[in-house]
Amino acid sequence: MPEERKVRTNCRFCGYLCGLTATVVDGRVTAMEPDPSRYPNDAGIQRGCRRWRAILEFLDHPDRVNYPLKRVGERGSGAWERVSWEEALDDIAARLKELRDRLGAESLATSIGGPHAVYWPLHRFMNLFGSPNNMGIGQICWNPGVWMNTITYGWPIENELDPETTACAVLWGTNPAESDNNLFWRTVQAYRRSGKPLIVVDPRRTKTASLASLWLPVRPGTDPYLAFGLLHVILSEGIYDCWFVRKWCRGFEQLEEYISPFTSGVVAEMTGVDEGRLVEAARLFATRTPASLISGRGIDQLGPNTPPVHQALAILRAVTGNVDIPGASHIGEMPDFLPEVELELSDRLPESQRQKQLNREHLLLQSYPGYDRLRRVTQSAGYRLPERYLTSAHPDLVWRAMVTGDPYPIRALIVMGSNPLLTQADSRQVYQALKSLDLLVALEYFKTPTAMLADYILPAAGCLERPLFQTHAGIANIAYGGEQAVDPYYERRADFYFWRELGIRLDQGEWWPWQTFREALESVLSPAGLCWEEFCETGLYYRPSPYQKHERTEPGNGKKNGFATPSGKVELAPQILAELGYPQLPTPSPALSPVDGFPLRLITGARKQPYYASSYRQVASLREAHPEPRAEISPATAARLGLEDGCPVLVETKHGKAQFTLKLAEMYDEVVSIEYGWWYPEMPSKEPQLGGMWISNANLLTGASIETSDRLIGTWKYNGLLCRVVPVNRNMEF
Ligand SMILES: Nc1nc2c(c(=O)[nH]1)N[C@H]1C(S)=C(S)[C@@H](COP(=O)(O)OP(=O)(O)OC[C@H]3O[C@@H](n4cnc5c(=O)[nH]c(N)nc54)[C@H](O)[C@@H]3O)O[C@H]1N2
Ligand SMILES: Nc1nc2c(c(=O)[nH]1)N[C@H]1C(S)=C(S)[C@@H](COP(=O)(O)OP(=O)(O)OC[C@H]3O[C@@H](n4cnc5c(=O)[nH]c(N)nc54)[C@H](O)[C@@H]3O)O[C@H]1N2
Ligand code: SF4
Ligand SMILES: [Mo]
Repeated sequence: MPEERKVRTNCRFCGYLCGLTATVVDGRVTAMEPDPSRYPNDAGIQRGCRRWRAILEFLDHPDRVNYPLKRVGERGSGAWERVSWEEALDDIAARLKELRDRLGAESLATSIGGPHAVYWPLHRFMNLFGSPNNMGIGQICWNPGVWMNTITYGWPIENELDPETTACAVLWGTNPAESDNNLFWRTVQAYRRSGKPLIVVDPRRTKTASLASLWLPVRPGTDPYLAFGLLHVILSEGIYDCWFVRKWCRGFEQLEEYISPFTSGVVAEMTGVDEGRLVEAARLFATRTPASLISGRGIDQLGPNTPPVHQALAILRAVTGNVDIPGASHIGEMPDFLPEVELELSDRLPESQRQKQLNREHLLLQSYPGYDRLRRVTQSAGYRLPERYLTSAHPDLVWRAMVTGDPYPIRALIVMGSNPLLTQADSRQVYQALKSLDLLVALEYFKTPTAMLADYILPAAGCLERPLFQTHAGIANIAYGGEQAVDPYYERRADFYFWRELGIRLDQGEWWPWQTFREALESVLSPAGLCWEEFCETGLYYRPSPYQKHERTEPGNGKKNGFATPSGKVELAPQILAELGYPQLPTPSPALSPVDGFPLRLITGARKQPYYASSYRQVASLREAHPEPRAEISPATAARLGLEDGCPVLVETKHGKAQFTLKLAEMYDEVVSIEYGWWYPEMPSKEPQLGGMWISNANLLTGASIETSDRLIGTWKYNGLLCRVVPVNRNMEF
């Protein structure tokens, strides 16, 4: 009889890493069940999720890449041969060495994606190799809030929602019913059951918006003005927190003057939000304390209007006294374990290579000089932000350098945990750039459209096959994760193995002392006084830090800690922005007005269960639940355009077109919302189809040129674009 073991492990199909118990027979997982003894400690929540049930399907899916594959035909021809890891690593290392000798280390770039994986080994490799050119998605996910909150409060903020203590909650541009569907969504529901006000700002009446006591359907992209309108009501009615403002805020007079034109009437006109609702929301937020304001991707993807809206929301929290108090928000602290900023070894990147950073000439914050300026400030409080995310390269600059060689050639790209042909803006530009390369390596589970164009596809170990350790990138004292259930199937390997082996082949041996990822994690945990086994028992390391840290006095001199900003106060008009020659108060631009031919406004990428970005379309049980991509519009807009529910439509922008099935939904009129990440793994995995990526891919409709991106961070637009919608025949050619 083969031995049957029960192993504690974790799901890795979204950021929660829920606890699971795996049944393992002869090194193979034969069954899964939720483990309510570990995070999120509620089997009921997990029962509401479809994805973990698909783990077995995923683990040994017939489309999985199981061995290193080397391209043998033309790029994209779909002809591969199986090679050994040794052969692949030796060849990749030799080619990178040749490129570095001939063109410089900056000729290698990397691409990372959402929080699917642990990325510090990649950054460590890149810093030691000498290249500043890592691209990510931070500029449109996470970074804007981190940057703007840090320059306002001195450190990033974690917003809280507690059904017991929170007295008013605002969810702004986020729909946890689809994007979370776990603990946070349950918390929103529990909070709402308590009868306290829930305000949702979203052009669509999402499931979250339906739960709200007050829904503010905003015209996409006009959010900074809506925040100004709320501020105007709060300041003019004198319902702000005078005490906190006087004691802890700097720049209030400037703010008052700046906000004065944005009366509720003016703002209602600019944003499309009903004036009465706007005033009511402002009064609730200011007078019910603690009030929590939680934002999401809806406002992270507005191009030049993203930093202003984050800044305005930071100000809203501050003037209402909702900073670092229970039930509202929490200023985090550095972790007790090794933070990513140490693991990534950013200080090892030589100054001469830092000078070659492409963002330098273009972006004021998201660049090494911007980071260094902030570093000088936060280090007064003993803090340091993760460097690689906040300085990552603007993708448009990297793609251009690949295609044109300007300002210098980028000839190689390693892609990890990302599928840029589907998830970066302007898929045609990405395609051109990938096709131009000398060397493209993809660390992947599947032959994604991006991987189809590679020279090597290297099989990554995934869910259940590697230890997990997820952190908040070093901005909070929290980590979750746990043990793998089985050794990787076939010749799959953890990403760490690739970076270490490549590093060793490129003279980085002394920097990779750990043989395995698990050994590395032991070292990461050790400053926290914890060993790996202990950590896996609960799967969660969390040490709450106190609130109102600014009010504490420093031992010795009796001085209050204050905030880690240049003035020691919350900076409503941050000095750093003035030093950068940038307006100190949020300065948005008006939303685009519809033009001839493009009368509608477009939102791309609002989340839908059961998918995650471009992933899981090949997993049959998930695909059955949601077989095709949809475009949502309001019934009134559909009637005006003569379109019916369920009909196939083409959505077009100045960048391109893509096909969707129309779905009528309650939402702001004249707005179209399309799903993103759609390709068809059942189509041929080669040129020209590339897994159907030219059909329904939302990023055929977007662009991220540096000229139209925001100047502080480089945020581009996935929301608030102009478009049109036309009916199509189902068999239209692409
Ligand atoms: N138009 C539009 N575009 C968007 C967005 C939008 O709203 N609209 N959202 C943006 C946002 S917020 C994000 S975060 C990005 C997401 O963008 P990506 O991160 O590129 O998204 P995925 O499609 O999930 O790609 C992840 C790929 O990595 C592989 N993978 C998963 N885990 C691992 C791992 O541990 N190791 C390795 N080697 N591979 C792994 C998966 O098989 C998958 O192919 O998309 C962005 N793009
Ligand atoms: N099922 C699923 N869950 C996911 C993911 C996934 O791909 N699938 N991705 C994960 C990732 S990487 C991320 S970053 C998170 C994102 O999670 P969320 O922040 O919840 O992101 P979205 O669903 O994109 O929600 C954004 C909401 O903003 C609204 N919106 C669009 N434009 C505007 C605007 O101009 N103003 C305002 N106020 N709202 C606007 C949209 O209608 C949408 O309801 O989700 C994570 N969870
Ligand atoms: S996909 Fe579902 S089970 Fe898996 S971690 Fe996320 S919420 Fe938990
Ligand atoms: Mo994201």
